[in-house]
Amino acid sequence: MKKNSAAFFALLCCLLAASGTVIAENPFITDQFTADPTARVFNGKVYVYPSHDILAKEGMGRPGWFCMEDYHVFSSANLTDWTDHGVIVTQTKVDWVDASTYSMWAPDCIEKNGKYYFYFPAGVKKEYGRGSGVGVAIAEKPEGPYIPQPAPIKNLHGIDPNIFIDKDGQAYIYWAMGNISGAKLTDDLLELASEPQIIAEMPKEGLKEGPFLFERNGIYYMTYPHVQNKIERLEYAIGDNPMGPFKFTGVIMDESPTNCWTNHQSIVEYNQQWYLFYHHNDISPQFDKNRSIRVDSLFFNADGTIKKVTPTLRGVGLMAATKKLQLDRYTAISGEGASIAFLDTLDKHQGWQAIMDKPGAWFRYNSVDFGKKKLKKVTVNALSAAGGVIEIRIDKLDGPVIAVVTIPKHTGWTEVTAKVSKKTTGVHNLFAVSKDKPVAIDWLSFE
Ligand code: FUB
Repeated sequence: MKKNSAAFFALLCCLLAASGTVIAENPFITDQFTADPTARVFNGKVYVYPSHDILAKEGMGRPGWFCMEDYHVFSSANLTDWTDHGVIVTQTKVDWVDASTYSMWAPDCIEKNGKYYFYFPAGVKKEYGRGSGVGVAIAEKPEGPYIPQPAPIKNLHGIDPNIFIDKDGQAYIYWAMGNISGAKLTDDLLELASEPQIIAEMPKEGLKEGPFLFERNGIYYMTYPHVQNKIERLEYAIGDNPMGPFKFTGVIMDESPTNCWTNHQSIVEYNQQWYLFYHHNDISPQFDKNRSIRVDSLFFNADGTIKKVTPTLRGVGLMAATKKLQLDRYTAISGEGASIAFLDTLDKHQGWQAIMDKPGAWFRYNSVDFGKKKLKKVTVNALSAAGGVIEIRIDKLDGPVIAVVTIPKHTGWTEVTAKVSKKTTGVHNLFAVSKDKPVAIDWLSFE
């Protein structure tokens, strides 16, 4: 997204802000920090309700800790174009929330009888006790407007609410407070209908939080982040009843490779594919309380167990060749000469660049949809101080060359356009291969 002209960049920002739409790989929201993504399928689209991390300033909660004052909701029909519907609940507009706490942690949302119930934890005012309570806000549409209930749910103290409605219509709420607890909900979804109960038979040692329960083929999967070693990994336990007992079954995702202490998951099926939503700290490598949400495909074994998910940068979904393909969100790279770096270390929200500093270095970017008509040109936003040459190939590293782009010597980012020499339609994996001097690529796009 970086341009030589500040004016052009400002205009681009205005256009993106006006539409509220971002196109993304992993992480899939980059203009703000997001965490704890609860994904739900409503009306044929995926809606994601995350926490919204911000940097704590003087007087905002606890410096050096999580800081959250509101919630946004995002939606997508293809898991690559995401619309930010803006703020749906904010701490200063909820009667029972102590707005000095900035602790609007992981939320959830569920639909019942055409209404949407958004559950969120927050620090309570003195008259409601101490610590974190959980409240509900109700809307007619998944994106709001949401009207918060005047008081938190009675008899529930904790964080990370998660709601599950079983096939018989009974709703359950789960939450965390070191351990995971659960209870039935009343029909109107606003009160506990049973005594809170600690969900037993889960790993005894180590913090567990972020419950997310789903059912598939009669198996109830209780998923949760757990500190088995030093930081959280995603695990699951299975049972044949929403209240358990659950038996520890496996690890869904190992500890974050970037050492993000927390992780937090939700699992949904959309268009016959299952997905794991989770978070890492991609845009804030030095401070893991400013996180970013991600999504990868999830698969089951024939016996119903979950195959471990390896986090990817490419994420999910087809990417239209006419979009700005961020090569730095690659599927694979050459062992030597290929790396990524932030475009601007002072503003990491601008994203990354793909660097090839040896002839033969390459990036592979999977699942590019070239559509039905011949695309004639490719534009590459590149930087090469000595002047470089990039070959664009499809399908295999030694597959057909569809364009050769000569990047002129320049010390700034330059958009270079080259002819597409081979008619390419349908979905292909793309390779960018360096043939000459070092070059960095911000994005490439076909037209
Ligand atoms: O986002 C704050 C807390 O971090 C969440 O509530 C936990 O699940 C962990 O992700």
